[in-house]
Order: sequence, then C-alpha cells, then structure tokens
Amino acid sequence: MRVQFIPLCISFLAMWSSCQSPKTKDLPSKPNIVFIMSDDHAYQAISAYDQGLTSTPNIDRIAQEGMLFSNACVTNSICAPSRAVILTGKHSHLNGKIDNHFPFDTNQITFPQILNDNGYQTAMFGKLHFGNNPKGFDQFKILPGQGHYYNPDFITKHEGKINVEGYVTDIITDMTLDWLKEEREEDKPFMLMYLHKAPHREWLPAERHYKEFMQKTFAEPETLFDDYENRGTAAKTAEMNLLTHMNWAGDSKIPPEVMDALAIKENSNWDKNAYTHTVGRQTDAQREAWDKIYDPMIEEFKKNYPNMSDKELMQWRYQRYMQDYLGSIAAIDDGVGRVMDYLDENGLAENTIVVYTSDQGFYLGEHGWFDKRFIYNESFKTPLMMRWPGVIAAGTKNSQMVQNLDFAQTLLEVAGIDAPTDMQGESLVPLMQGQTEDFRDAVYYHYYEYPSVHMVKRHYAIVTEEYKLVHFYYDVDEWELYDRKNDKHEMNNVIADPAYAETVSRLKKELDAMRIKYKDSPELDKKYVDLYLEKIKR
Ligand code: SGN
Ligand code: CA
Repeated sequence: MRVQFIPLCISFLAMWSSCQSPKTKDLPSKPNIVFIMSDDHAYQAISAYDQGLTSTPNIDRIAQEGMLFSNACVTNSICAPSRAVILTGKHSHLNGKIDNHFPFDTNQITFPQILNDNGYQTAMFGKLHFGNNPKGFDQFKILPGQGHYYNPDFITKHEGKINVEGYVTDIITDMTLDWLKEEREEDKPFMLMYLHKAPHREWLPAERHYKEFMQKTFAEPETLFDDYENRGTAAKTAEMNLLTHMNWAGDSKIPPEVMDALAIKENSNWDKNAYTHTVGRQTDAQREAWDKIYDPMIEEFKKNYPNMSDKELMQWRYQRYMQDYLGSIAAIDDGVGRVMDYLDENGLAENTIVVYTSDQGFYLGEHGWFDKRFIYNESFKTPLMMRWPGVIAAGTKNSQMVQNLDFAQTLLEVAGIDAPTDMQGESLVPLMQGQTEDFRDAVYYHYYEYPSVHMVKRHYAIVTEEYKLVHFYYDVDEWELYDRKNDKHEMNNVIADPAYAETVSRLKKELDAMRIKYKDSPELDKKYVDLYLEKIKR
C-alpha cells in the first residue's frame, strides 16, 4: 500500500502538483472537516430533497450554502458495512465488513488515520457500531453497539465507559460542541465525525419534539399498499412490512400489557422487550412527560382497535411510525443548527468543509416497508450535501452517481494527501468545483446479510442512470431489471420483457466487467456465504 505523506511534498506548489487530481483546481490548504452522519436518515425526510413530509431548515442550510447531491447512493445498504466502506474507501467484499455481524478488521488503514498521521486533530462522537474502537482518533466518545435514545452509555477514549442522563442526540451534539470549544487545538486542522444514532429504530423523539409530532398527520406514499406483484421472490418474502412485521410495542409504542388486553400477538419475539428496553429506560420524570403525550394515543387505540380493518391499521401504523421517526429527526436538525452556528460565529465556516449524509436510506412506507437493505431506491439512495465556501458554489446541485465509497478519497484530496492506490472510490472534489465530465456512469452494489432480521435476500447489482439490473442469489437465482426513467416507484420487474432483451444482455456484460474491476467474484460470494453460515450456527 502506498501512502504519500504531506512532509514529502517539498513546497506548496509541488504539493498541489503531486497531491491533487489533474481535474482539480487549486484548493485552500488543509481545511477543517466536519463529517455529519445520521443513522437511517431517508432523503425523503429532508426538506432540501422533499418537502412532503417534514421540515429540516438547518440541514437544508448545508445545501443552500453548498451543494446537494441528488443521486448519492451506498454500496451495501446497512449500518456497519456502510461505515466500513466510508472509512476504508473499499467495497464490503474487500474490507471484510460485509454485514452487521462480522467485526471490522482494525488492521486496515482508514482515512481518519491517514489524516491524523498528517497533522489533523481527529475526534468522533456518537454511533460507530463496529463492536471495537476506532483507530486514528485523538478523542472519541461512541455508543456501544446501537446505543440508546434515553440516558445512553458511551465508550470513551480517556474515561472508559460512562453513562449520561438525557437525550442521545442532544448529548452527542453537546459532546461535539464541548470538544470544539475546549479541546480543539487552534494551530492544527481538525477532522470531526459527528455521528447520530437517530433516527434508527425504535424512533424515540425528545420531549420537545414528541409533543409536537404526535399532533401531526402525514401524507401516505403512493405504494403503501404494494402487493409485490410483478416483483421477484425477494420483495415478496422480505419481513419489513408496516402491518405484519413492525413491532407493536417496540415500534408503535403500544405497551405490552395493552397488547395482552387486546390479544395482539408480538410481530417478533423481541417486540415487547424492545419497549421495555427503550421507553422503559427513561427516568421517572422523563417517563411522566412521555406518558402524558403517549397515553391519550394508547387510550384511543384501545377503543378503536377492535373495529379497525387491515387497511385502517396499516394507515394508523404509518402515522405512528412517521410521528416518531420524523420527531427523532427534529433533534438532529436542532443539533446540526447548533454546530453550524458555532462554526459561523467562531470564524470557522470559511475554512471548514461540512458534509451531511446518512449510513443509507430508509423506507418510509414505500412498498409498505420500513428498514433498508434492498437496492430499491429509498434504501439505496442516501442524502448527501456539502458546504465549503470558496470552493463549492452556494445553492448548487449535482446529479451524478456518487457513492459512500467516495468519501475517503474525497476527504484525503480535500486535505491535500494522496490516497492509497487500493482505495476504490473517486474523489468528488472536481464535482464540488462544478466539473461534470469524466465521472462514473454506473455503480456496483452488493448486500449480504441473509438469513437475518427482515429477511432480505443476498443480491448484487449494477445501477446506471437509466437501469437497475439485480441478481438475487444464494437460496434463489433470480434476476430483476427496473427501468428507472419509466418506472419511478420500481413496481415492474421487466427482466423477461422482450423489449428489454438487448439491455439485459448488455448490462449483464457490464456487471461482469464491474465485478472484475472491483475485485468481486463468485468465489468471494461463496466465501462470505460459508463464513456467515458458520457464524450464525455458533
Ligand atoms: C436492529 C433493528 C433492525 C435493523 C438492524 C440493523 N431491529 O436489528 O430493524 O435492520 O438493527 O440496523 S430492532 O428491533 O433491534 O431495532 S443498522 O442500522 O444497525 O444496520
Ligand atoms: Ca443504519
């Protein structure tokens, strides 16, 4: 592996000629980096993308003062693998973190380590979800595993394990701001990772937000009642339907004793526990405030439930889901606003690149679903916006197929450092500067975690602006083709339609070539199936 460190760049000019890609215009030297990522934040729930559901004025500011990427996507739509791709700049099959079960191999080089070795002060606050601690950080305070919404524990670099009373999103924001105020060394550039747990399941908003969001109703997506006709086996057998798979207690916040009284069966064997471990974690005062707002909803449900049709139940569950999910996002928006204000008020805005993204997208009732994993749009695409005054023109949009795979090389180029040659992404710096030629026109995707929660079958795919060709494998061998331009909601698998025969054969060849280019193979598919089966047996 070749890592070229800054001290090797003799003069400023020499540095730019050796460290910048040929497409890049001069950049300011070593800016600060604030990388903000939420967990499961759907682009449909950011008003800069879509004003139909909620308003996120602070997150939107990043797009208004910078660039919004309207076609950003992930390589493997699940939490820990996405984070491993981001840190290593390599696809899952090479970095080894193919699913949430396997540990991340910390012997690998990550971009924060390279920045740290090159004079950047580094810090991480919030959710990592690797099962081990990050390397290359001067400071970290991370949630163990998924973490908790109320009164969370943190694993810290210098104080061991701590418990903090309060609401997780506000705590992570406070930690981030405290670090900026008290620990930041002014003579060094910094790279700060500000990583929210919200809006991950089980979607518990802060008091100020559930009070507001419990009073709201939301527009239903067109495909809420999808019957998965004209799709393959994978969509039909997935377990992420709002009506039949979402937890009643854990997710919809119907307490276990009320479920019993109404004879409602658990939708999973952790349904009731999920409630006890989340809502049940609150202090007496937090719980009192919570019950004041949630009890009337529960009372009304008790009255109505016996007479509700499946359709009405689905609609009720969708509203409940959106109230808590979007309510959880409101605290992120507050936090992003506080961090942006701090940068603006302390003369840091000009020399800091701010990135906002999520570890993947999420279904907000589209296809009747919650969760992610599938390559279908709402989970495959992820929000991405960047602000860097002086480099990125305000209020600009980019529609190219950028991926989470690109962050490592992008942020290294931003810092004027050559990326290791085995990273597999592309720097987005030319795109930030408004150049659009010579960028990739297709991306590769591979999802592995099966059989597992939500039962989304293994699949790999090639996606172009026009088409999505997917191969589901392991316990099926099925291909799907979607015409992205003419079938926006991906309701029709046209793989067997003779009108697309030529497209299918061309894309299959391109997919084969792409798998070779990215060093994926049938042998690796088999290796990861075998390792996984071995692992879940234990
Ligand atoms: C938990 C959730 C799942 C979710 C995974 C992975 N169930 O298992 O719904 O898909 O995490 O999420 S829960 O009842 O425990 O909330 S990820 O973001 O970490 O990949
Ligand atoms: Ca996630």
